[in-house]
Amino acid sequence: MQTEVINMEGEKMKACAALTSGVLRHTAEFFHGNNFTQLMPVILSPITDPLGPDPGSSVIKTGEIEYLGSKLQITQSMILHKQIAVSMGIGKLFIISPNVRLEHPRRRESGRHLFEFSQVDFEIAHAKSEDVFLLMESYLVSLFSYVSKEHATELALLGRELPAIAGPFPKYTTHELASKYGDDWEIAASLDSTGPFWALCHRREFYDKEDPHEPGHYLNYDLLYPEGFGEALSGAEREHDYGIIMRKIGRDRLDKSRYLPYLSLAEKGLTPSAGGGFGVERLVRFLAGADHVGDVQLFRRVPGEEILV
Ligand code: ASN
Repeated sequence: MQTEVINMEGEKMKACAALTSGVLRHTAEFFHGNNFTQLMPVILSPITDPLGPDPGSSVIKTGEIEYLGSKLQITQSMILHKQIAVSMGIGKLFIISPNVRLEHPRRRESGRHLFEFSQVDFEIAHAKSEDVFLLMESYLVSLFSYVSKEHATELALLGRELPAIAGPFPKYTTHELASKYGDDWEIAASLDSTGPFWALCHRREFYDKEDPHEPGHYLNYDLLYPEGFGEALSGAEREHDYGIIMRKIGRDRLDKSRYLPYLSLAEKGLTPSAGGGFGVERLVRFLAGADHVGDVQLFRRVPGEEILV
C-alpha cells in the first residue's frame, strides 16, 4: 500500500518532464519523417549569433572561455553554423541546440526568459518563408494531436486544455501590430489571440534578408503563441550575398574579426536558405499552461534566481 503523501508540485514537475520528453520525441520523428538530417549541437566556437543589435535585447554579455590560447564563445544560437552546414550540402537540417544567453536579472519577471535553454533549430536550402510557414503549421498541429493523445494524463493533472489549432495561421506585419498594440505589441497581441499567429518583417540581425524589392522590409518572421505566452519561434530567409552581409555588419558596428571563418565562406558563396528556431521550454510552458518558463525546467535557469543545481 502506498503510504507517502503525494506532493502535487512534484507531480507537476514530473508531468512537465514527461511533456518535454514527448515534445522531443515527436519533434525528432516529425523532422526525420520530413527528411531532415539531425546534426549534433555546437557549444563552443570562435563565432556565434550576435543577437542584435536589438534595442529590446537584455543580454548583458556573450559567454566566452579561453582554451589553449583561443577565445571560444558559448553558443547563443547556431544560425551561422546552420548557414555553413547548408552551404556544405546538407539541404535540410535540424538540431536540438543548447543556447546560453546571459540575460539581465530583470528578465526574471517576464515569465519567458531563461539564460540557458534549448531550441529546435532548422534550416532548408533554397526555401522561402512560405515553406517554413507550412512546415511549422503542420508540425504544431501534429504535435497538439500527439500530446492530446499520449499525454492526456499529464494535461489533466496540470489542469490544461489545449486550444484548438488549425493552419494556416494568421499573418500580420510588425507595422500592423505596432499600430494596433503599440511598440511593445508582443504580449498584448498574444493575449488578444486565440490561436498561434505569424508576425512578419522585423528589422534585426545581418543574416536575415532584407526585401530587395522593398528596402526597409525584411523577409523574416516570428511565430507567437496565443493566451499571453508570446514568442515561440524566430526565423527568416537568409542573407547570402557577401557584399550585403559586409555592409550590414558595418551598419551594426559589429567587429568583423569575430566572424572571419563565416565571412571567408560567405565570400566564396553561401547557399540561399530559410529556417527558424523555437525554444523547447517555451513550447512546453505553453503546452503545460505554466506561469513561468522556469517552472517546466527540472534544473531552473531563470535570470536573477539562485542556481541550485
Ligand atoms: N534560430 C533563429 C533563426 O533561425 C536565430 C536565433 O535564435 N536568434 O533565425
